[in-house]
Amino acid sequence: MTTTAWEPIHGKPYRSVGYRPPRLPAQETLATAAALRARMEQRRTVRQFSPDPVPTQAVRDAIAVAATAPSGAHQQPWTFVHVTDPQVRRRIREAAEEEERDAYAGRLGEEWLEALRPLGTDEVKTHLTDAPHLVVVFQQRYYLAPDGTTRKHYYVNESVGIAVGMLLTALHLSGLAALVHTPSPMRFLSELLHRPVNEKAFAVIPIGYPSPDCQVPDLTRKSLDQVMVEIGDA
Ligand code: IYR
Repeated sequence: MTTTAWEPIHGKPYRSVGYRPPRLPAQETLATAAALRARMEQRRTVRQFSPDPVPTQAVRDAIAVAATAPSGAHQQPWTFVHVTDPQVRRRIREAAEEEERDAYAGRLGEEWLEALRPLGTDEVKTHLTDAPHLVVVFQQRYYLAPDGTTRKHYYVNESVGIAVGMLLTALHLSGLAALVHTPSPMRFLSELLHRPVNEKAFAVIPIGYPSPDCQVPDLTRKSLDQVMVEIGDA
């Protein structure tokens, strides 16, 4: 595990640089957008993974994509812990299953359990050991300098959520399957992965190929009409 020194931009004078991305012809924009839409509509959350290895650099590249996400005050309040060590994955699974046993035995409450029924989830988390890679995403609730001083971070949930969305998109477009797993509570992850006190686990993302017998719930997505409201005649 490596960490990189990071200097917050707080208090620095505003400086700008030119930004001139090439403008695509409209036809190319339309074709790219339609192709991307079709590919993303194929994405499914996978809970049954093959233990087959995946190209490690592809996962690192997807993390690098996630780290391009916009963030509140450009504070980039995230840490991605990339775990391949089988023993660490096993410990994460054991601790997650212990928490989830209580959750599914009643802690979630009947309404929540009812909402989860169509997904077929339970306390058995084979994906945490079958998937060859785990990315555990931590949110930096505040900035913690090496000398112990702290500074507020803004819109941390929103920023980390956007980054996770970009991670999932990058993984899917690279041909890899993933799952956003949110064991509750997640404090055990800070301990197992030795994260500093300013960081809080946000999600565990198992990554790999679907197992040959992978099944996913028979779900449909809301149509565009159901999720989009247009104002204006463009
Ligand atoms: N965290 C539990 C329960 C769970 C909750 C939601 I909301 C889901 O969409 C899926 C599962 C688990 O991971 O099983």
